[in-house]
Amino acid sequence: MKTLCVTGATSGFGKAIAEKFLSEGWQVIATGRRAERLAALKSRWGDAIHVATLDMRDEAAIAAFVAELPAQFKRIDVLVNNAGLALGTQPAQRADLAQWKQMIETNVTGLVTLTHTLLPRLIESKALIVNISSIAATYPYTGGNVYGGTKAFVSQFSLGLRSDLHGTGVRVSSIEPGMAETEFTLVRNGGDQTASDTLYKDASPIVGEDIADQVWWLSQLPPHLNINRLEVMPVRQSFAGFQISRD
Ligand code: NDP
Ligand code: 8X3
Repeated sequence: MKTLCVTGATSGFGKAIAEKFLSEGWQVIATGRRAERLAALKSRWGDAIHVATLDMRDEAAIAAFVAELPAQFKRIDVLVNNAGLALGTQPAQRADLAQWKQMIETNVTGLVTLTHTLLPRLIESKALIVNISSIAATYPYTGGNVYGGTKAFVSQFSLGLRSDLHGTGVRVSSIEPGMAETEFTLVRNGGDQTASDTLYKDASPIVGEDIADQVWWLSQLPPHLNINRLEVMPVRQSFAGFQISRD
């Protein structure tokens, strides 16, 4: 049986990815901070799922999580580095430094720590690594500052990993989604449900299942193909122009 490991499986993309692979008969390792949501996944999926409460900012906890994987979950075929967040929408000069650091610690440091820790076994299994980046990696917008910077890192790190892993058979893809209705905007705006509802209203955003379908598609490609990056947006979201300030 094949095994998926997905971080940030308590909501949004991560939960949809976990459930897609479980429904396709894979076994899944699912992590996140919210233990009660992991317990709900466990009670629904039973022995097919191994859940672990894990804060991606805790290096020692990542080491323990990997060391303590049950025997039947030790071989990982697909790793999805999904856990991440945006905090705040203010321009840099009004942003909260603690929020910037939390984004870097989660989206960048946590992602590379888990990847580094798992790499020997990912090479052994000729795994697929899928890193969840964002359109914010490529297209700047006001208030995107450090969030966009973390996602630019994720996209470039994905390409660098490909280069380093040349000849190993390991595949690396980054998915770069645009606007998706998950808990992302709720988290970004400190729990403001109205801000979240307003953003997605009548905009036909991406949903978790869309991204789960793309990860599934990547996992089903023949082993001689690597999708380097996959940029996906809702039809109703596109690009606007540059801004100009005048005296
Ligand atoms: P959600 O807020 O719904 O899910 C985020 C997940 O990340 C949760 O499971 C959360 O789990 C986990 N997470 C956050 N911080 C930590 C942490 N310190 N340690 C462990 N897990 C953590 O948002 P999305 O599903 O939208 O986000 C998933 C990924 O997709 C993120 O990397 C995000 O940047 C990216 N993305 C989202 C887009 C969107 O518009 N929604 C578009 C492009 C990319 P818990 O709180 O339980 O720890
Ligand atoms: C999330 C997409 O455009 O809100 O990564 O930054 S966006």
